[in-house]
Amino acid sequence: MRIEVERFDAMTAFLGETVERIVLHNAKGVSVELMTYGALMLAINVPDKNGVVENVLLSYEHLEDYVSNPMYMGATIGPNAGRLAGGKLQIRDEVYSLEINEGISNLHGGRKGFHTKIWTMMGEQVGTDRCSVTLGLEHEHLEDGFPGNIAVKAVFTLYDDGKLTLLYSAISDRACHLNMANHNYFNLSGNEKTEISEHLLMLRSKGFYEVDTHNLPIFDLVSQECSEFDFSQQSSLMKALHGDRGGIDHPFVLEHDRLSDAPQVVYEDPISGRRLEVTTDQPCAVIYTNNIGYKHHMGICFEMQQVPNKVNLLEGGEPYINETTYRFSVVSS
Ligand code: FUC
Repeated sequence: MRIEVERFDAMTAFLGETVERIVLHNAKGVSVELMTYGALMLAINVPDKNGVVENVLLSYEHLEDYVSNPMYMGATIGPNAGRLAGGKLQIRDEVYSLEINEGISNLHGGRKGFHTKIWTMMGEQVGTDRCSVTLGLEHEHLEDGFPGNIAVKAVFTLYDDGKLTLLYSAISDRACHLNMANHNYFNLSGNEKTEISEHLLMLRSKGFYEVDTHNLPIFDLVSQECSEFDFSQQSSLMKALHGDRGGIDHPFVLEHDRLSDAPQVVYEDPISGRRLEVTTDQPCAVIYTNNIGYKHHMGICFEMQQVPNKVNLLEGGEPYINETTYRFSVVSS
């Protein structure tokens, strides 16, 4: 296990402030590339069924695009993952004004959310079977409209067996809203060789919420069975991408068994043989298949979070925890 840390000169030049690039390596050739700007994953390099190591994350061709990052590519999202309608956040008797950066909503914390902050390197650890890096961020009360002086941490841990855990934790000095998520777009073909329509997906979900014309959830749970989003059994993404809705951009309510840590998501590319299992402690996955424009249907996001368009109240002094595990393997054909 090994960690490389260096000044990321190109991003430092774009932003005029020091950005670091960090690479976690395991002994099996898996590596995870991160940067302190946006606490963002630039690449996850994993072997295919023939042992060929390639990147399974979408990325911009031009590094400069990470500065405004319109797709939120790879980033840590906060204080608000997903949409909060109306530009107002009410916490008890206090009403806070938020930036409306999409339609009638605050999306992903606004244009200056956590994805555009330079996080601080707080520590790195190398053990025999794992290595990890901790990034930190101090959100100031009313920064971008959101209440609370919030100390946020993101710990990325890569294990020798191909497991990657992402642990977000935070503590605020007063009642606030906090809903975080990671915005990786996964494409298991490796280095974006194909679109994802032939990738297979299995979801352990109680159902999903339809969305209205503003992409806001309609809180009436629809069962995935008998819909074009039926992934109760492993099934190709084709019908969802080419069906009436033109792709997925919906919150799925996840199953959580007390007695098992079975993954809520199993995602597989039959051609490369790469498989990803995702397990989370979050109640909801906003699943997004990048349905318009640049890199259309080239990746899928599993944004593990609280249900969007609801205040996720975090009391002063109360710990916030959001932990997701990504387990990479290959399926033998
Ligand atoms: C997701 C979606 C959106 C969006 C964005 C980049 O979370 O819910 O519709 O466009 O990410």
